Amino acid sequence: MLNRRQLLRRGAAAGLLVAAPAGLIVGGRPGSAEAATAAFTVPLAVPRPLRPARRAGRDLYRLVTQEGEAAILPGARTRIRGFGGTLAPLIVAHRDRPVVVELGNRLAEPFALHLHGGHVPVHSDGHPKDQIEPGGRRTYCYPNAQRAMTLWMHDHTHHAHAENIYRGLAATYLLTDRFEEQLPLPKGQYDVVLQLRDAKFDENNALVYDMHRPEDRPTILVNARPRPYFEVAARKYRLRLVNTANERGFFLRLSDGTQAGAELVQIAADGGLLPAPAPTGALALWPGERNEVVVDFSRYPVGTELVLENLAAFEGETPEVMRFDVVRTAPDPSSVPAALRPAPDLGTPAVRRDFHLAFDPASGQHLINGKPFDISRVDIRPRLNVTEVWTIRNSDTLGIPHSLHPHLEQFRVLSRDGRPPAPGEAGLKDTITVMAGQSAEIALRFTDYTGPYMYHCHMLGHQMMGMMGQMEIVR
Ligand SMILES: [Cu+2]
Repeated sequence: MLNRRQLLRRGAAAGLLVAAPAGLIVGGRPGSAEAATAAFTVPLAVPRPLRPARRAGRDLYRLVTQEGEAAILPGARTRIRGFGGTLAPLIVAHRDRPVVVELGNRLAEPFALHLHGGHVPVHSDGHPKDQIEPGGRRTYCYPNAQRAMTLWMHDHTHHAHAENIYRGLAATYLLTDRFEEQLPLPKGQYDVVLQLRDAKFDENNALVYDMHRPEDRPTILVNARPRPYFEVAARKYRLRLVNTANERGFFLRLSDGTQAGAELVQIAADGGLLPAPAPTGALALWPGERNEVVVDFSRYPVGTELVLENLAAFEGETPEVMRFDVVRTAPDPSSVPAALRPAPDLGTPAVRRDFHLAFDPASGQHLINGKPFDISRVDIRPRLNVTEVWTIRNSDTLGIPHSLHPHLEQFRVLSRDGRPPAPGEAGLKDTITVMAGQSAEIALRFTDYTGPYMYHCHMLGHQMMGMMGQMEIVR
């Protein structure tokens, strides 16, 4: 349970993030005592896709969750929990070609694998009741019968997932399809996954996990390296931004020395390509979310350095996330089409539901509709193939942002505070963050699979402290 000081601090942190879209960097917390690792001293690690153990109509991956040692900070080894003991691995999958993951749990804690954004049968969703005990195994089947998008895999055990993810159990899962492959977007080495998160290290380079101090994680990691640099060619790149942080929201801008910053052409969100590209100067990325942008580095001469900054950095932190160094020229046959992918028609809504998200200072819990999570309780029973509209209200009195992530389906954002969604939210999404005092309406329709699935806030500390519900999809 949080004490009053922690509560106020948390509230202040939330207020900071609300202010961020105006470009303000203000805050009330003391700076961290942690000595910051100098920025831009290590190169970006670009993940290479894992090789399946077998390819026979489907791709089989044999993964183990285990502790290991990884090189995160320069010249140091850090104890982590990872898939095969490594950090930020990548799986590349193809639409309608199933992926099977045989997972052995070699951790000292239970584990449950969740494919965030996945349209998967209930036995493969990583429901907390299906967790793998230490030494146990489980097979997960992902049909991949869904649009191309950037997904990610992480732990979903009931009480340990926030720490497991913090210690490294997060992988990127990139699903492609023919529709997207035929577009002239940047491909191959010019299509790069950037997994963003924060962390705190002690003087022995060990990861420090304190669920109650999410604002004291001053080291920003990109693909598990601290504030790296990345040498790019003077051409267009597709950057797939994935926020795997427990609770940190990023408000990202690419500084090129001009007032406006570099143009970020958003082409995709959680659920894949937008209907049309959405150019912007800055972009929010909340925990669990994915946003993809195309940046044209040919606008800059070789020798230019551009810094990706987090405008929502806390006081005492530096805003640098990573640096792009334009080091060479390269031919560029890629382009961003004026039309990308229409959002699907989800049908006429027949059911409406309300979700009130708020921290409860009296109990120290985060609640949905006044209740903390109870695994023995089914909160809602959506019917298969019936379109629903969910109104998500953040009624938090301390100013804390909350999000909602329903498993199983992508949704469309209908409105925010009664206004139509911004172009960057006009496609499909699976995680929506709502500021205190604000609301959003989403439309969704559950298809194909029945059974118990979860919906929850993706601020993992909030989820640990109750902000999760259970839905049973029924016929
Ligand atoms: Cu929350």
